[in-house]
Amino acid sequence: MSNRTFTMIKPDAFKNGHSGAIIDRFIKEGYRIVALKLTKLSAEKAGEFYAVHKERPFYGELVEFMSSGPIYAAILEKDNAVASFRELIGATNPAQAAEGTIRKLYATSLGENAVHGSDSDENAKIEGSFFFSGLEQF
Ligand code: DAT
Ligand code: MG
Repeated sequence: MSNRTFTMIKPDAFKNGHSGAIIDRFIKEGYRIVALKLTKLSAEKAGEFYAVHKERPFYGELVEFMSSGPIYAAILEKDNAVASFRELIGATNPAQAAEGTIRKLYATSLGENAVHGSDSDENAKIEGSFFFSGLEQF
């Protein structure tokens, strides 16, 4: 079934000039771009987005990094979008990501790993709606 996932091109990939290649890869892999914007998270907004991790030791560092520069936020549509996209981006730690995955190609480190991908259909909806109004998610 065709469904949707949510992604961000994180500040490291943006700063390193990989945004164009990454968006091109999304399209080449057959994802339809439903919504796309360039934005920058405040520390407060980054903390809210990653609230599920707030008890983890890396939370402060994650919030600081995610609010350190511009990002692209996007909603993508494809069959089996959530699972297929997690496969396309690769493991959280780029050192463990498979060859050819986006994190293997473009991530900086475990903490600065180039892209986000939702981990469930439910979270994809919540995360997409964090950035985009209903009117923007046509
Ligand atoms: P993912 O982004 O693959 O869904 P996650 O949800 O477990 O991974 O963690 C969210 C982000 O937090 C991850 O993309 C990078 C950062 N992170 C995760 N584990 C970390 C760790 N052990 N040290 C530093 N940063 C970490
Ligand atoms: Mg996650």
